[in-house]
Amino acid sequence: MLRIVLSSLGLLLLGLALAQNDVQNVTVFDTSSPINREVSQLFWITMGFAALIFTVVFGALIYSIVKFRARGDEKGEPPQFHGNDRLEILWTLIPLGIVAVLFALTAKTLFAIGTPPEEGIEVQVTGYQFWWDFYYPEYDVRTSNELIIPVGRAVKFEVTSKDVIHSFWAPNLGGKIDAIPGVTTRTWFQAEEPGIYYGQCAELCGASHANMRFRVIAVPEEEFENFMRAARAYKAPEPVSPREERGQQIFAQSCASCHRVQGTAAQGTLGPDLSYFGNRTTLGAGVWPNKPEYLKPWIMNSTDVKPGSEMPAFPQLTEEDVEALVAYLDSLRLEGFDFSELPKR
Ligand code: HEC
Ligand SMILES: [Cu+2]
Repeated sequence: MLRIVLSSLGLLLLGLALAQNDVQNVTVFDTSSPINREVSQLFWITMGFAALIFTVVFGALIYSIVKFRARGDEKGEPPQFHGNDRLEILWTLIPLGIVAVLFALTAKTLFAIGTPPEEGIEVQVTGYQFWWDFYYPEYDVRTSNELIIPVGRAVKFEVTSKDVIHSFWAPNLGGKIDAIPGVTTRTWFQAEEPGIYYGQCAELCGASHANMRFRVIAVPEEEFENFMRAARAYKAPEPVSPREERGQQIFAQSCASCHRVQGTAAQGTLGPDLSYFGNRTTLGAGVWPNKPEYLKPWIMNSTDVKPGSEMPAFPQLTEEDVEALVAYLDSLRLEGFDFSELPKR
């Protein structure tokens, strides 16, 4: 009885988890990325050989079991054979050949995905407990938790960490490289379809490891260049309502020591860069949609919703204060860039 109850409960939870997952089709077999195309090709070839070997071995096994089974009143051991040179040479050479082919294909794949194309934009990725900083040195632009990239161009990453070991991974695109404090690791990938790709820290790094996510937003090249140009020139707009103005004041007092908003006195670097936060599709390192109903509890007490978050709680803020902050953060926008309607991949 207990077993039935427990297993139904497990199935129910699994169902809920799947239903709750807003992310579509997170897979390393996404062939719209050159790296994953190489890797999936190798995977299917290897699977093909494995299936062939499985069929031959099990076929021979089943055939022998049926064909040479004891029949009628046969008793004792059947006639014994010892050695068959031709057969033994054959079953050594064939596997050797298969291993050689797989070795060659694997080496080819490793070189193909390990060598970044000469052409490509550079991004410096820094992992923090529990969020990501992205800096584009060629454009002098910084974003956090959402990486904007151009479709059809390689993006080369220099990855490091400011605290513990993390791992940078956008499964549909490739990557997965450790972010190690004091060390720079390198990887690259390229998106061939526009969309919002899911990213996840892939190295257990503390209480909110599972909540250390990000998004890769791939847009047409022209839109990317426009975004970079606008982001580089960005200056936070002047508040247009008393509420935004109040939000700006509270931000300057309580938040500016950790967060940067380009074009203002807020230049903190302990937390994510919040310049053009209004353009963000997600919040809390890719965990929630960027909507007021999630932003308010986040500002009041982020550890309540994200265990281990390094952002302190603000119990002194009133409901009105928090709404003012939400209005202010939402006003920080680059006009003309709405990524929320891009397909999720
Ligand atoms: C002591 C430093 C510190 C202070 C002060 C601080 N924050 Fe944060 N904040 C952080 C850190 C660290 C994170 C990242 C937490 C995480 O995702 O694990 C963060 C994350 C955020 C995020 C989510 C950003 C994203 O990319 O998802 C918002 C929004 C935010 N803070 C707003 C505020 C506001 C508003 C205030 C002032 C009321 C404030 N913060 C004060 C450190 C701080
Ligand atoms: Cu991590």
